[in-house]
Formats: sequence, C-alpha cells, structure tokens
Amino acid sequence: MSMLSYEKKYRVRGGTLIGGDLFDFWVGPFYVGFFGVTTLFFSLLGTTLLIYGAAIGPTWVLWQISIAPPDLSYGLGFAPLKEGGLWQLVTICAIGAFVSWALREVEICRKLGIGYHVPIAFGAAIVAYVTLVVIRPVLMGAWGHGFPYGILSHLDWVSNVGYQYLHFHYNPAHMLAVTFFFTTTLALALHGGAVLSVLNPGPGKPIGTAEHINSFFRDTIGYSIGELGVHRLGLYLSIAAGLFSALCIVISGPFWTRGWPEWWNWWLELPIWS
Ligand code: 07D
Repeated sequence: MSMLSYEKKYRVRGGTLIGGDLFDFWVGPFYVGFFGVTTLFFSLLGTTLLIYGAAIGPTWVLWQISIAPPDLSYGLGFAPLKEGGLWQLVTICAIGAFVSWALREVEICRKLGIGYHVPIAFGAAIVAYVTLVVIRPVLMGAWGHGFPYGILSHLDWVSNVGYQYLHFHYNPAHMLAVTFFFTTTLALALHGGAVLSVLNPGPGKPIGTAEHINSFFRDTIGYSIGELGVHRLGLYLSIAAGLFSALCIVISGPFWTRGWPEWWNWWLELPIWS
C-alpha cells in the first residue's frame, strides 16, 4: 500500500479527546482537531504579545530583545503589563500552545491506533520548561525567578543562576542531565550511521539488513541491543535528559541554597576515611 492510500485509510473520524466531530478534519496534510485550534490560538497570541513587547522595548536588535519576568517584589501576584505582566501572559500562552500540541499528537495517535510514545517524549520537554517558569518560581515565592524571553538575556540568566550556586557543574542532577544529552547524541550518531551503512552501502553494492547491524555490534562490542531495543534506548536516553534537567534546576534554590561543590562534602565526611 502506498503511503498516500495508507493515509486515506486512516483519515477517519474519531479518536478525539474533546469536541467530538467539531474540528475532526484535515486542512491539506494537517490534522486540525480541537487542540490544533487551541495551538494556533495560543501561539498566535503569544507571538503577538512578544512582538508588542519588542515594540515597546528599547531595541529591535534581534539578539537583544528581551521580555523579562516581573521584579521579585511582585512575588506570585500579577504584575502590570509593562512590568512583567507581558511575560506572565506569554508564559500562559506558551504552556497553552505546548500542551495543546501534545494533546493534538495524542489525538493523532488514537486515530492511528498507535502508542503515545511521541507525545510522552514531548511531555518531558514540556515538564522541563514548566519547571523553569512555573514550578521553581512558585517554590521560590516569585515569578521573577523565571527566565527572560530573549536570545542573549536567557543565556545571561543561565550564567547568573549557575554562578549563584558557585559551580553548576557540581550539581549532581546537572551532571546526569548533561551525560544523558551527550549519550543521546552518541546513540543517535551510532544508530543513524548504522542504518545508513546498510541502506546506503555505496554504488553497486547490495543493501544490508538489521542482521548486518546486529553482527557489526556483536563483532565490535560483543553485544547488539537489537532493532526494537535501540529505539527504546533512544527514547529512554532523551526523556531522561529532559527529566534530569528539570530535576537539576528545581533542586537549585528550593532544596539546596549553597554552592553545589559544597554538596559533595558528604563524600569527604564518610566515616570510612578516618
Ligand atoms: C527546557 C526546552 C523545552 C521546549 C519546549 C518546546 C518552541 C516552539 C517553534 C521554532 C530541556 C519549545 C518549542 C519554543 C518553537 C518554532 C517554529 C528542554 C527545554 C517545551 N550545561 N545549566 C541545562 C549544560 C553550565 C545552568 C540544561 C552543558 C554551567 C542552569 C542542560 C554544559 C552553568 C540551567 C544543560 C553546561 C550552567 C542549566 C538545558 C557544559 C552556567 C538550567 C537543557 C558543557 C555558568 C537548565 C531545565 C534543558 C535546565 C540547564 C547542559 C554548563 C547553568 C542539561 C552541556 C556550568 C542555571 N544545562 N550550565 O533543560 O536544567 O533541556 O533547565 O558546560 O536551568 Mg547547564
């Protein structure tokens, strides 16, 4: 069955989470659905607010535009539009758009009768974002702990917050997050390379199979995780990267207020050394 007739077969009513048949249709190649409409609404409104923020701000230099959260003195209250209220509205729109997008993915999965692996994976990224702009600020008692929406300004925020804890590389959850990010890229490079090596072996050579890949890894490292396993590993590594990132920042402040190098004193204080 060609992919086009496959799509036709599965482009059927049903599987929606909300709204019944109301938005259960496609526009060209795109499934709409209730959450397609809400994604569009939140992303257009959020983008408009960002552009408005840039327009009332001091610069149009792309790198320097920044929509900052309210001052810490506003605590967890609403701030006037030009004093961080814009950031609060943009945050609501961003969360609305990301969650809508994930739920639209869920509806498409339900239509196709497939698992929810893709929306769950995207959910890990959403958890990391929500941790930065909602969970941690709420635990710290002020929206002002969220990061500013700007290219350079958010980098400054990362640097400043990092140095508040003296040396962020010593944050154990940050160590794990970084390790998972790096391992994800290593695994993707190995997997992409392995698949291309058998499917694209060079002119005139016959294409290989999954068994060739299994043999390659058994011969080089003594073990092949297998065709299904490699995708499980990829999903696990990448989700772990997002979730350990969320963990590393939520513990910084709400649960550990000193420098991260000091946290490792428990190691030096183990009774086995004396
Ligand atoms: C948060 C993104 C979610 C995205 C969503 C969707 C759109 C739509 C549309 C284009 C999680 C977005 C969609 C916008 C776009 C169109 C059409 C993903 C998120 C929902 N660090 N550090 C991390 C490294 C140092 C510090 C994470 C490395 C220093 C602080 C990651 C190094 C200091 C924070 C990471 C390093 C420091 C972090 C980020 C090296 C500074 C965080 C990834 C090599 C002096 C942040 C949850 C992430 C975090 C974070 C990596 C160094 C401080 C693990 C590799 C030593 C304060 N650092 N870091 O979170 O954990 O992905 O956030 O030195 O807050 Mg770090």
